[in-house]
Amino acid sequence: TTTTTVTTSTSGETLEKCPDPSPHLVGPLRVEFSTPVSLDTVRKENPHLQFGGHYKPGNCIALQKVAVIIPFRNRDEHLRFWLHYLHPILQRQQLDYGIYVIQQHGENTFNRAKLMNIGYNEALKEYDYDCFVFSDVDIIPMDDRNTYRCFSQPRHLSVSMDKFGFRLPYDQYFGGVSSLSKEQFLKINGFPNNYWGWGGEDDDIFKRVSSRGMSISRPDGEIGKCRMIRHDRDKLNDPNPQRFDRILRTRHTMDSDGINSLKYDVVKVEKDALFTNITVDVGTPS
Ligand code: UDH
Ligand code: NGS
Repeated sequence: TTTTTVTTSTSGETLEKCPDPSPHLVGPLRVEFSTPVSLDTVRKENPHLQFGGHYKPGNCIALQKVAVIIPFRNRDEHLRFWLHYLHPILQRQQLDYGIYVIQQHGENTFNRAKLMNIGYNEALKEYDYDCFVFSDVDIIPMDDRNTYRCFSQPRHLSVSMDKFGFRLPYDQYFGGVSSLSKEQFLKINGFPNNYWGWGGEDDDIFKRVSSRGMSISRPDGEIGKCRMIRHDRDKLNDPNPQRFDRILRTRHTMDSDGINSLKYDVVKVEKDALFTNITVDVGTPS
């Protein structure tokens, strides 16, 4: 095998690419939500992060630069669990990563897919990411071999969720946690901006992927196990009555609705030690 030596560490020694798979993986993990965690505790648990929730391995060059995008509003308790569990996992996976919490400002109906488009756009303003992982705030992987990186096809990572009896609810399911390279994301014109409220936007993304001749890559059911933090239905995220009509029309609308038509305003950017918090005004249904 050939190794490329590209850069040097702070101490001046030459760094090589990180091995695949990472030698630090431990496999199955205990995941439970009975004891709340504080941000202060999570900050102390993760002393090697750079401000804004960034990390890169100290002694090898990460195989990918990954932006993790979390669509968010009013789920602070879930976010603390997510950060507590995911930061150590992502570090063991030896990724060069940054965490972006994209928080919907105001009291309008929630728009998950548009927030994920915004995360893609904002993350790229900061760093030359080549991979984007989109994760719900309430889903935690139960095995660190489920690497939060990109693959030769768009990847579905939350394939074996506790709430579905550790199975896919249906073959085309693409919700929860997914990853797309920059190239894959652009090939589908990003995600739809006009799914307001709950449901269907993940099915729209699935249709975008398949209509562009790509398939879905998935880990096996054992490695893909994950837990969802139980919660009630959120306010301002009722099931979207338009979702069935919209997913029937994805192929017609996807070229004009997506990353090429994305409009929003940034309200505030805050850097915590554990994540970059970007509050945005996504507007209202047009
Ligand atoms: N999200 C928020 N805030 C909201 C709504 C959604 O942060 O107000 C984000 C969050 O990342 C969440 C994701 O969007 O994980 C997906 O939304 P969801 O968790 O509401 O979707 P899910 O399918 O739940 O998990 C639907 C309601 C289930 C009610 C079950 C009652 N027992
Ligand atoms: C489908 C929804 C998806 C959703 C999935 C799982 O019916 O958006 O259920 O939902 N599609 C439509 O409504 C068209 S869950 O059981 O997590 O609430 O992700």
